[in-house]
Amino acid sequence: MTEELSLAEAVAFCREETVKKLVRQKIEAGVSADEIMAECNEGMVELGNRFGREECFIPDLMIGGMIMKGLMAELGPMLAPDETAAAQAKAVVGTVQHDVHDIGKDILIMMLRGVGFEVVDLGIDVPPGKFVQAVREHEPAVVGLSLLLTTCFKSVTATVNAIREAGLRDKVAIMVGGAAASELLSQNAGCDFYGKTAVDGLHYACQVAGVG
Ligand code: B12
Repeated sequence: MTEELSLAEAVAFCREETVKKLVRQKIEAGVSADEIMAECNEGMVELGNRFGREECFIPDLMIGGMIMKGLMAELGPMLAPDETAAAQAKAVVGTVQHDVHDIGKDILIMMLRGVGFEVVDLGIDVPPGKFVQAVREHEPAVVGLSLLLTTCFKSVTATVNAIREAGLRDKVAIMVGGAAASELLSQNAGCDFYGKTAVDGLHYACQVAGVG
């Protein structure tokens, strides 16, 4: 059975060795890192669905997370900065308060760095004040908020409000993404852009920062 799994299925069932083998095969076949990540992402969504159906449990989510992290270490160099890219633009990225999911955030950061952005990674469970401090200190063109939990919608709104109250709102573009984010959330919270994928976020960031 193992041999017949697709990459997405292997991720969804946490078959680490199969994931590694299939990724190697895809790299050798010339499949791009973006496409490989997208298929793994599908697998992670299915892993989450399995968790929702109680077919697997938190340790499985953690193993899935570790498999993805290993993969990102391998694929990261394939997204290494282009020496010719202008490395002037700055971005601040973090997972919003009370949310500790970081895989999507890290993919976004890898991609931004890949085109030459200087990225300040604030990590996970980031309180609004820490975003404000980073925007003030680093003056980024764009802030990226990642969110995987619907219970953390409030954190997105609180972050945007805190940036506004600090008088910094018109100095920075704010984008939001992650499995719990949506166009509606983006608008309600007062963000400038919702990105369904890290690639969407990358394109938006390049557009506002005038990169590429
Ligand atoms: C792995 C995982 C975990 C791991 C996380 C490990 C890690 N280091 O991140 C662990 C075990 C820690 C975990 C914990 C929990 N989890 Co969890 N987890 C997942 C799972 C299976 C995969 C998430 C993932 O990494 N996906 C792969 C990445 C690549 O996808 P992504 O983050 O969406 O990112 C992509 C895009 O969205 C985009 N993107 C991401 N961020 C941004 C930001 C910007 C600006 C842009 C433009 C784009 C962008 O780029 C990426 C690539 O395109 C999801 C299932 C799912 N459907 O998402 C559940 C899921 C998110 N978890 C869930 C839950 C309930 C929990 C827990 C509450 C469980 C519990 N009872 O304790 C805790 C919460 C802990 C906390 N306080 O945060 C639920 C959330 C339900 C909801 N509606 O809110 C989900 C949906 C599972 C489910 N179906 O029930 N989890």
